[in-house]
Amino acid sequence: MSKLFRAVILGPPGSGKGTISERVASCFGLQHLSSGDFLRENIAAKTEAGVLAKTYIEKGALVPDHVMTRLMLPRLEEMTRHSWLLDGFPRTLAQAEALNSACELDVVISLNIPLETLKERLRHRWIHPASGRVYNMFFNPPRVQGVDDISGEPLIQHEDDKPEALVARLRHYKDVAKPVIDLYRAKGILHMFSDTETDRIWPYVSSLLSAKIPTDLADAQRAT
Ligand code: G5P
Repeated sequence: MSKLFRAVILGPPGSGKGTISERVASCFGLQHLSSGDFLRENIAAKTEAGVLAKTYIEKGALVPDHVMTRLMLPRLEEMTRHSWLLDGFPRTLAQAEALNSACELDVVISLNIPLETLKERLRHRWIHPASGRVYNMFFNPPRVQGVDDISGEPLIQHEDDKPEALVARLRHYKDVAKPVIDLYRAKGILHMFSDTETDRIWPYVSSLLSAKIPTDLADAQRAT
C-alpha cells in the first residue's frame, strides 16, 4: 500500500483555511477534517465536549486544549487508512505536541493574510449561537438576512468580531500560533503563503501538493 499523506493547514480566523481545504479535498482526494466542523457537530449533538465548547465559541475564544485533543485524536485514530488534511487543529503548542505524538505530518500549510484583510472579512461574520453555524454577509450570506437558514433563529455577531475587539483577538491568535509555526519550521515541513486573495494563493498550494503527494496515492484517493 502507498504511504499515506498527512497535512495540516494553519491560519487565523477568516484566512481561508476552510475554502482552501475544500479545494484540496476535491482536487487531491484528501479527507478534509475541520476542528470547527467537529465542534459544531458536537454542539448539535449536545455531547459533553459540545456543551463545554459552545461557551467558548460564543465568546470567540479558543476551546481548552484538553477538550480539543480529547475530541480530535480519536477522530484521527479512525482515519489510519486515509490521507487527510487537518483544518483548524492544532492551534496551540500543546495541541501540536499532542498531534506530534499521534502521527507524523508530511506538509504544513500556513496562511499569512494581512490584518486589514482579515478585519474586513471578519467584521461581516455572523453566527448562529445554538449550532455554531457561521455566515459571512457577502461571501456566504444566509438566505434571509439576519436569520439562520436551518432553524430560522436570529444570528448574532461575536462581541469579538466587532471592530474594537478584532485587532486584539487577531494579535492573540498570532502569539498563540507562533510557537506552532516555529515547531513546524524547525521540522522542515512548513510552507507559508502570503496574499490577500485565496484565488492567488491556491495555485501555489496546488503545485506544492502536486509535487508532494505521490501520483499513485492521488489516483487511489480520487477513485475512493
Ligand atoms: P473554525 O470553524 O475553525 P475560524 O474562526 O478559525 O473557525 P473561519 O472563520 O472558518 O475560521 P477560515 O476557515 O480560515 O475561517 O476561512 P474560510 O471559512 O475559508 O473563509 C472565511 C471567509 O472569508 C468566508 O466567508 C470565505 O468565503 C471568505 N473568503 C475566503 N477567501 C476569500 C478571498 O480570497 N477573498 C474574499 N474577499 N473572501 C474570502 O473554528 C470556530 C471556533 O471553534 C473553536 C474556536 O473557538 C474557533 O473560533 N476552535 C478551536 N478552539 C481551540 N482549538 C482548536 N484547535 C479549535 N478549532 C476550532
